[in-house]
Amino acid sequence: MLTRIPLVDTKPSITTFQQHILRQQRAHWPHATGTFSWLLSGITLATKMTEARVRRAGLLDILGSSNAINVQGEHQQKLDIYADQALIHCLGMRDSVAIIASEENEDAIVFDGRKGEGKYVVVFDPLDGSSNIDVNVSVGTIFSILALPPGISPEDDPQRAVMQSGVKQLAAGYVVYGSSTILVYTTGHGVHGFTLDPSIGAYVLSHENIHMPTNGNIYSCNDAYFETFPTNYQRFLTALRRGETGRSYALRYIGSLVADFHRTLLKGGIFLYPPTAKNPNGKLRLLYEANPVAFLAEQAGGAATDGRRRIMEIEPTEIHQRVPLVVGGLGEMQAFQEFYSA
Ligand code: AHM
Ligand code: MG
Repeated sequence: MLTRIPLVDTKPSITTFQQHILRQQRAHWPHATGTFSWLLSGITLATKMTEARVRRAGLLDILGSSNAINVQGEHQQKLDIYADQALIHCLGMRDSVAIIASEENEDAIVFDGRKGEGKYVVVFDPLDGSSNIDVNVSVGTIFSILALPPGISPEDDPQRAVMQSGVKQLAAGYVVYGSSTILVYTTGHGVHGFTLDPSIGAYVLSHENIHMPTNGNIYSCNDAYFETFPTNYQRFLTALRRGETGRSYALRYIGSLVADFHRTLLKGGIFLYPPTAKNPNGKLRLLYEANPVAFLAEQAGGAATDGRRRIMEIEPTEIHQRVPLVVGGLGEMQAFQEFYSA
């Protein structure tokens, strides 16, 4: 006698990051070979390794400084080094990656033995906001993916291959290790967010097609430096405080770009890191902080500028170049331009 097997509903109730990438690939690049999604999986693997360390940071003896100084003259935290090495390791296993550049390494790194297979350049800040780790504040990983420009041999001129303007980005994203771990990315077809489900170890789609509100009610900058901001920034911030733009604002500043930008992306408003007396070109780095953030902001309906130029149109002249960054919803960005240029 036959036993009836009940039908199982095979419709997936969750969408993982991998599924989402494959779906996007089928929709937008039907002839793609899959190497790009394999590359992205290298990034997600490294962020899961880093997240596991971040979560255990208070338990293991990995807090505090490693006594090393990075190329920017800053103290490297042990977790910075771990996150950097995790990315280098995971991307080194992907033949499609020709060159990487990281906040933690002075020069670009060329992977050997590619035999012409490498066609991507990946730049990243492995652990942004790491000075906040000791006080349990959110930190993050930021990345940007570019194509290896034609005619440039990775071995001969790796720095030049890395120095591309933001409009050339193929993909960008970040992971914020916060109250949950969230991955946000774009390949130029909208911005999508995934929350890491620790029980299955997968990033699961939680924020599809993120749109930055046109207007918000938060501005975000290190207000302690106000007196050293250029006067056009002061004029704008004073107008916000006095409600002269027609809205009232609260101030929120975490001091971790990924966390401050994540809030701005979801809630709207404006984030600013202007030139200061200490950092006359701003503090944030063009290639692996400002550009990916600008790409995400524009894809979500916002904008990003250094005051004078669209961030993504700036031609880099150095790998670790700094740039003033103003990013936010269109309403605040328009108000910024008016007061900045007045
Ligand atoms: P880091 O990459 O060395 O961690 O520094 C970048 C961080 C950003 O996350 C944040 O926006 C900024 O530094 C905060 O700087 P400040 O303390 O000057 O406000
Ligand atoms: Mg950083």
